[in-house]
Amino acid sequence: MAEHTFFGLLPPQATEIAKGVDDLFIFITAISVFFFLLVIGLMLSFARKYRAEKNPVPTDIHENLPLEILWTAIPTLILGVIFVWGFIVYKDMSAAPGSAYEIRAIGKQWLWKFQYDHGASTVGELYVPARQPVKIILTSDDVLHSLFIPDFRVKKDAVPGMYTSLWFRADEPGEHVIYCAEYCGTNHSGMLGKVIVMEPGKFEEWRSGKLDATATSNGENVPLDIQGKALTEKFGCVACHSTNGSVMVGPSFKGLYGKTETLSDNSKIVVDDAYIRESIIEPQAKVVLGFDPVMATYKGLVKEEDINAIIAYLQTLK
Ligand code: HEC
Ligand SMILES: [Cu+2]
Repeated sequence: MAEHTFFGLLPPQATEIAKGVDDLFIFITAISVFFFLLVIGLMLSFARKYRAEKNPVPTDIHENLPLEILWTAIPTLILGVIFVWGFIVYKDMSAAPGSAYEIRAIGKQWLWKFQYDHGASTVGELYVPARQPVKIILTSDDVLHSLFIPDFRVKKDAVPGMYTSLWFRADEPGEHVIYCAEYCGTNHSGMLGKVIVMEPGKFEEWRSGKLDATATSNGENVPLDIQGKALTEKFGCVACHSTNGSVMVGPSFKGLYGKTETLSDNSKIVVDDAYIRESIIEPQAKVVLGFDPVMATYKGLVKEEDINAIIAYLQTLK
């Protein structure tokens, strides 16, 4: 099992990133301790050496150029090292590999809900395969939350109306606690969850519903994108939006995801999750060039879960 580091004060390191974060953290702590001892030590010894009884007349000391260059250069160098090192670790933990398995997460007072590509959704429990990159796409149903998995050293805010993400590659099967790290109301401290890391083969079994663990999924297991397709029919989107490229009352859904759209004020925008969500909740906020602002809001009708499914569906309409 992953070891504890730093005299057992830090949580287990369950990912490569965790090791990178800890190494940097320990380096910064060591430097801080070194300079703390150096400064306090010199201060005490100077206080003793130049005490009043030995130096009745205070010496008037002025600048010392070599010393000043030295104490500017050394800290600059150290900060440079911390910056570059920190940047490298940050870059590694921010940019998910393109091959990452995507899971959508919604924070709400006071639980975490996860939606998987095969259609299951789980509450409080996040099922992932070991040794494979997993990307969590986060949003919130109400207020700010923050998904925090200490053993993986990853944490990301879940913001209403926005889609943020984090990724990790868990070293081995096991369980790890999930916290909400953003005060979100009365039961904030009880907004706990756990990551359940499984051998990839076992995870596939879970995904295909062959494992008991599916007791926590909703049992529907209609793939997320198919759920999204059904929703566009249920909500009547298809009356105005085609999926074959033909323009109806509204622009076609075909090839929409990821394309650069021109808006009525001639500005450009890349169609991403947040733009799609806004188009559904607040259609008049950004109107597509050449179309009338006739789409009515779906605010209150469409749930965050539904929007995630619709996004997954639109992603398949290449
Ligand atoms: C009454 C017709 C109508 C219905 C129903 C409708 N829309 Fe729209 N939609 C439009 C029109 C017109 C536009 C373009 C003008 C604008 O941006 O508001 C649009 C724009 C959009 C856009 C932005 C498209 C782009 O090219 O940038 C998205 C995404 C969208 N709608 C999704 C939906 C979804 C999802 C539903 C169902 C939940 C839906 N629409 C229902 C008429 C409709
Ligand atoms: Cu919370």
